[in-house]
Amino acid sequence: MFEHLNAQAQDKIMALMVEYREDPRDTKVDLGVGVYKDPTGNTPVMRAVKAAEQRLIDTETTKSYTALAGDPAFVNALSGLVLGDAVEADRLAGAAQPGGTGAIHQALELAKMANPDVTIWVSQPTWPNHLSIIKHLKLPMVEYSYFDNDTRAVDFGAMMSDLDGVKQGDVVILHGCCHNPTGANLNLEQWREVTELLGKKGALPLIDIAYQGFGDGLEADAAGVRHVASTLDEALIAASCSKNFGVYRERTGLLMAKTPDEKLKTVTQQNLTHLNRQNFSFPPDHGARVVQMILDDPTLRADWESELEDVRTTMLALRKQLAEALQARTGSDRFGFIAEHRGMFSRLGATPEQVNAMKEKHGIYMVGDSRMNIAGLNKDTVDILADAIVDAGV
Ligand code: PLP
Ligand code: TYF
Repeated sequence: MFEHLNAQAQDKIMALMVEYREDPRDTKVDLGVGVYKDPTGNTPVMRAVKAAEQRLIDTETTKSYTALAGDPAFVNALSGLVLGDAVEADRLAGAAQPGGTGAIHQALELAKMANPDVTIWVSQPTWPNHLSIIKHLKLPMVEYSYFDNDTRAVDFGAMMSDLDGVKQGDVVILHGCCHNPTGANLNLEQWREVTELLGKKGALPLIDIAYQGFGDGLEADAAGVRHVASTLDEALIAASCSKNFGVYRERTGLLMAKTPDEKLKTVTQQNLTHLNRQNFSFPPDHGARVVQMILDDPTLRADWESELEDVRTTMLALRKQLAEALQARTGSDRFGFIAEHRGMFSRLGATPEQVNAMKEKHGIYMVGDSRMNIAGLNKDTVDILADAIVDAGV
């Protein structure tokens, strides 16, 4: 029977990770997969995570099942972190998920159940997994303009003009902050305009927030999603703890749905729970419990926030250093966008040939669309990258 299976396209980011590992050069620089790395190239377990895990080992008395929608204490704690007080509890449905990816998958399944004629709108470009999940679920998809290849900023005029085509009941995927792969983000005024348009059209936003705390800070990074969730009657929010808690492999995420009233909250909650049951029964609990312990304990939370702030400012400093190194080499400000972008990523705007030349000649690994993981740099490799960018003629 397996002979009827088709070959599947590989995950290009993961393939690049393997290629990097196999490169024997000790001067190689990994700007590929989106994980945070400290200046020594290590992806650390955060202090508060270690402390919470230790406490969990010492105090856990059972590993029996939790609830199908996950531990309510986790749902409350993480929805509080993401949404603040933007949505009243009687309007918010939520279910824990295996990572942000699980939340996005489940959100799209829910949208398909609610509207069999749904079309999914995605930014051009977007995270490749959005595209592959949408394809897997056989949902029609439309891309909206997002990135201006010349300025490397958001082309907001083109975005709004494309989104003018959304129909009632369509789903529009928006990145909550730290857009992957470009690093270019909406400002709050632009969030307001998008929200107004979606409200007018009766389209449903699905906000993917996977980097809260990596851009301008925990509160600032949530301003867009909070505005949407407090303004519109309905919204879906897929949150990931992989990056900001550094619990990548624990698979920790949450799908939230803002509903117009309490009755629809109940039905939506039943559907979220139903989807968990169909797909995996109970969501993973270890990462969720650790995150909840940190958020609900003032001492652990303060330590986590402080370490996260160090991560954020480290990446910002690297952005500034790289932009300055390129300014010094080219005598122009055309790479100033690197310091303006936020989050882990910047799209450099190099051609595939230039990306390949930087890899072959300088051992610099970035994704084929010229997405660079800024956290893959340290103060010594910034100059190697700047030389390579100039040498490749970007
Ligand atoms: N959304 C975006 C844009 C991402 O970059 C990621 C990255 O890892 C995720 C969602 C979800 O990740 P995870 O499933 O590891 O929580
Ligand atoms: O974009 C990234 O690099 C991260 C990590 O299938 C990632 O979001 C990459 C590919 C993938 C899952 C996660």
